Amino acid sequence: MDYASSEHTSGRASDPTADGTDTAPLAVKILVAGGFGVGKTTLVASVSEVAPLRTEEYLTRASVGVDDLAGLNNKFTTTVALDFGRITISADLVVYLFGTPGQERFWFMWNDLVNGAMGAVVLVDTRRLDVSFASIDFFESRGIPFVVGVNCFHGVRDRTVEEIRGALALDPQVPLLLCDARDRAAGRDVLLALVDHLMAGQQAAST
Ligand SMILES: Nc1nc2c(ncn2[C@@H]2O[C@H](COP(=O)(O)OP(=O)(O)OP(=O)(O)O)[C@@H](O)[C@H]2O)c(=O)[nH]1
Ligand SMILES: [Mg+2]
Repeated sequence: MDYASSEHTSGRASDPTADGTDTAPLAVKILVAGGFGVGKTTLVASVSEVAPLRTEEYLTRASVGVDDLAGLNNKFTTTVALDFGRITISADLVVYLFGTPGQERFWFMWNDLVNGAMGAVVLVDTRRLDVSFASIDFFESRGIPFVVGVNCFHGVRDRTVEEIRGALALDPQVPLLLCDARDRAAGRDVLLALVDHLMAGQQAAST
């Protein structure tokens, strides 16, 4: 697949071509999931070509003892509903990104957010792998394809890819990539890996 064009192609979705053919690109809904504070909002914001919608609220004392803030020194807010962004992958494909809330008390919203989703990115933080276990179970149990993005906070790569795979008990088919959620190119690579994974799954299903 040609991923050459990543820049915003405003109006492309609705402009008919000169011969009258409507060339609206395929729109795909993708969830960006993972445990509390793994970088979901950061990733959606860094890759989105439109100003991302965020629903952040300040962390309150209700979070103390429930959400692990170890290693998240500058985290003062949390997503209470969703993040939303958009990225044009190619002239044929636009991805709509929905970031999920990470705090356990908001997980009930995932059941609505997942409606119509083709696939997901599950972000993990190697210092707190356990907070993303539930996300992996969520997509596995629903048969929704996903890739794992290992958000390397501060560039720390303290575990090998094999160790992370083992700790997450990941199916060998599931792609896993190291990334920095703050970096647009790295975030985009994770999304491209998911698109490839989705296409491979569709091809396998049709043969
Ligand atoms: N150093 C570093 N900080 C990061 C990285 N990714 C995210 N952060 C910071 O980590 C904190 C958590 O990031 P968020 O994007 O809010 O995480 P989240 O998964 O959306 O969090 P919830 O919505 O509360 O579950 C923020 O303070 C970010 O600035 C990273 O790759 N490196
Ligand atoms: Mg968030």
